[in-house]
Amino acid sequence: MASRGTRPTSQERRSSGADRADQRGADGRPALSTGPELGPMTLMGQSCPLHNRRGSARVVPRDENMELSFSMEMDTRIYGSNPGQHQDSSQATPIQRALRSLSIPLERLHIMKGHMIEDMCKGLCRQTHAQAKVRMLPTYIASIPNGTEKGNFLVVELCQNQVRTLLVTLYGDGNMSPNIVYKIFDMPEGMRQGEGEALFDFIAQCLSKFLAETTTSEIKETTTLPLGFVFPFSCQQTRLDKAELLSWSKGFSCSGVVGKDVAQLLQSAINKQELRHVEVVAVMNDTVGTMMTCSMEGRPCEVGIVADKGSNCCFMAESYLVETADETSGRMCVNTEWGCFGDDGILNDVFTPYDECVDKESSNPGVKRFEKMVGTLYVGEIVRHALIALTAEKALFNGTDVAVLKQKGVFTMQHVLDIINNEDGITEVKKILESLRLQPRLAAILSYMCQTRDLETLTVNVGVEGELYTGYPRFEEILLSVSRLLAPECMPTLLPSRDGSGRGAAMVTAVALRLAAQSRAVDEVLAPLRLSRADLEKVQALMRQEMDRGLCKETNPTASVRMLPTYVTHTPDGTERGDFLALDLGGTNFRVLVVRVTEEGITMASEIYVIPATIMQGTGEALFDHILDCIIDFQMKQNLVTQMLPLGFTFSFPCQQVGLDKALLLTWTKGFSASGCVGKDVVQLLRDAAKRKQHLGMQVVALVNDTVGTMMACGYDDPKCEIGLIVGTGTNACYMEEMKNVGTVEGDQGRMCINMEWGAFGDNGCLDHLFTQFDKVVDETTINPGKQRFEKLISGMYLGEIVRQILMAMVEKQLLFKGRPCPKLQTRNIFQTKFLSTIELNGLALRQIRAILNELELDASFEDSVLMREVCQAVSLRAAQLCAAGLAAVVEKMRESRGLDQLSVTVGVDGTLYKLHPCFSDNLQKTLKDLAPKCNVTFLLSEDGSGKGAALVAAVADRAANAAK
Ligand code: 0WK
Ligand code: BGC
Repeated sequence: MASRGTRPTSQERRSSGADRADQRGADGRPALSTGPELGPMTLMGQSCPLHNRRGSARVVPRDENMELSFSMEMDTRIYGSNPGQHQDSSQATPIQRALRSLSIPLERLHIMKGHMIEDMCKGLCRQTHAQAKVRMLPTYIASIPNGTEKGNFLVVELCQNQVRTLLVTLYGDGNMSPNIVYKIFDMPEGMRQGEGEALFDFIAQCLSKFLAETTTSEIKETTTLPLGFVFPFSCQQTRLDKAELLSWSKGFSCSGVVGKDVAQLLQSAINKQELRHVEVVAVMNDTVGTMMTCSMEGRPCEVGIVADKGSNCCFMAESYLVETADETSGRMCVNTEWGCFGDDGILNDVFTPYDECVDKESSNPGVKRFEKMVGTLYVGEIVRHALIALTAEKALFNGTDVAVLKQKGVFTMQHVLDIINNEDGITEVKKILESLRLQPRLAAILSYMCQTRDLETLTVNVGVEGELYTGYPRFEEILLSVSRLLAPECMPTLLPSRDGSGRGAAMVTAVALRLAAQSRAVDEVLAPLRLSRADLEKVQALMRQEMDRGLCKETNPTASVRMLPTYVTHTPDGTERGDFLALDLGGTNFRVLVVRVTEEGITMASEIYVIPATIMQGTGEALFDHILDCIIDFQMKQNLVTQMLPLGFTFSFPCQQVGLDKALLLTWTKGFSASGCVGKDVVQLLRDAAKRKQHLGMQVVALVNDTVGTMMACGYDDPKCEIGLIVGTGTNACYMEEMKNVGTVEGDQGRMCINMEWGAFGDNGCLDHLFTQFDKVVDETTINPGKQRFEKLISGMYLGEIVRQILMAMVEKQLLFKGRPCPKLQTRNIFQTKFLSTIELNGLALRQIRAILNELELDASFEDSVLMREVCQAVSLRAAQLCAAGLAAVVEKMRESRGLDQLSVTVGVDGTLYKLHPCFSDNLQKTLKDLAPKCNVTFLLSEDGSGKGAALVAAVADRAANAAK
């Protein structure tokens, strides 16, 4: 049997996270696996001297008898051959040793993939971001093209030795036929190592020349020509048009740029060229431009790879996982800057002596170690050092003068490509040249996307660009096949980026402008729902005013907040005892309960019964007969038929209490309208029904409002609980008021619980300034228009309808679903309030919204779902804030009435909206703390509902009656 203070409270049980998805870590984030625990394996290629067969490879697990059913048409000499794997290295030839050092066993690739995923998580995490090598830089690109983009967009792309300027005209025709004009300008020698200002001035001059030569007068006159800047270096972005250079690479080292906003540097250089109408609206990495370029022809790409002088990758990550950006909904493109993978030494066992030489001779030793393994700026150098080493071991070019090999840069990527693409020249050199060593990273990103989207399998388009991809025909084959080995759950398709990333940059700019325009339009629609602090303070003051008018005998009849006396003058003190029947009517469920209160605590049994809409809106007699039927059914099931137990009745509607067991119904709410009840004593209606049913098995001793029942139930656990709050189908609050302030009841000693009936706050028009057109439509379509106005802004019965009205308005404004008509959305109550709780869940994957969209037959893009979420967030936040403003008025009044500087009080709370909405309670508590800083308010979730409270009220009444005898 339960006793005070020992049981884990519902709060403690809740924080154990029982209701969250179990595949997520403690912080609600997906628990990521960093790869299968494979035994040691090696990938063998056909042309490996061991096999001498072309075109197919097989994976040989260390113990020969487990043959994985995997064959692929490839010749993975570089990976295949672990020549001499079975030979001890002392017997291997120098070339075999060189090949072995350049080949990476499959299990090491798996480990690398695992490390990459760990590094990615480190980079995304706010605490570890600064130390992470793989920087995972947010790009503030939260969407990909949807084909409606149109206009003229200027692009500047800073390439290795050139500046490319493009003018892209989009026609909103699904981007199927963009018009592109471009011009390439060679960069003067030495500019990459010169003054930063000179570099940006040069870029701006190229732009000026380009515009002068190519653009029509119409474009020249346009007010603003938006420009997208492709800047292929690692930048910390804080906005789409604000990016600070973190470090140069690929031989660039211009002074005065690191740590500066490159968008600003370019804009100043452009202004110097008097190009006043050109505005830099977006800066992006070349991987982003590549991803976007490939997304144009109706094949959205969510990964972008540049395999060129440098190497890098970006992908669309779940925004809530990108802790370094404050977005929580939708996806955001993340620039991984994977070139620095291994800068922490994690790849030291993979680096060959050739890699060490290349790194030492580079302009940034120790940095970008991974890029130096795969970037075409370095591949030639790796080969050169391998050839030097092999020559030194007399394994190659015996008797040949190889001084030329001493010259840095003499062996270019083009040389490499010419050799490996030459079919009949299969030499050992070719084997060395084919070492790509790129796959584990792509596999890591794909697996990461698959896991963080809660998908079994991931099908994704990968935009690729760069001379390694365009120059080496087998790049795709090797990249895909090894990625499939390392991430079998992912099916990537590589899409070549035509026109480099310039086209994509125009898309980024176009999408950015489209989203900016859209968010301005969305803000306009949602602005009336966004409440300022002043708005909330005004609501708090108005609530206080109405409370005072409700408590005052003279003004009570006209007060919108009726402040109804409940005749409950004490909260439980733990001495209550006995068995009680309890009824709980007015919330989502009608419950009949039997409650036993003993020294050890409270035990209870209950049954939920349905109140059909026909009964809710039928006759009062039918309603109370139905209630009696449920009571009788319950007593039968609980063998209580012979017992005459005192009954506490939680009746969650506005009642003028005359005594604890006498209450006149003032009006129905929450969709109830049973006839012949308003103005009647509800307890008598129940007794009349018992008489009609000749049922003698009950004795109604108390009728309470659900707020009072909730306060009492929580008061049993926490004596400081003197406020009851319901935020469910309806909303209301009660609190313990000083009798001296209750002008409607005789006496001024002690306290009495006041049922505020705050749902009707504003029915006198004092809140009209807050009602939006959406609220008005919702109110007009209820069975009690003009009534319960505060409730209709807050409670679960109405939030879904408010959202539906807003969604329909946004469809009309072409802001949602591309303006396509949504017939299902026209249906009243089709958008249930529980949908808000699902859609606003943190870290929501699109998959979970999809179920709701299907139910509503809505064909939504990812952007649409993000916008729906924004609408739900606006509506639920307003509800929580208004609730907090009401509560602030209550606690401030209690503090003042008790002459306290600081009030410490507990609120017993119940209701599905408060309990199940993912952020309602937090938003409410945060706003309350802000509006009533002198009150320390604890919220205690009522566990077993107010039925228990009704039994306690009956027990307190019983105790008082016995004491009076
Ligand atoms: C559970 C309480 C009941 C109250 C209900 C309100 O036991 O008295 O009316 O919460 O929440 P709802 O069910 O309307 O969401
Ligand atoms: C009723 C209140 C009740 C609240 C919460 C309102 O509609 O008027 O009596 O406490 O809903 O259930």
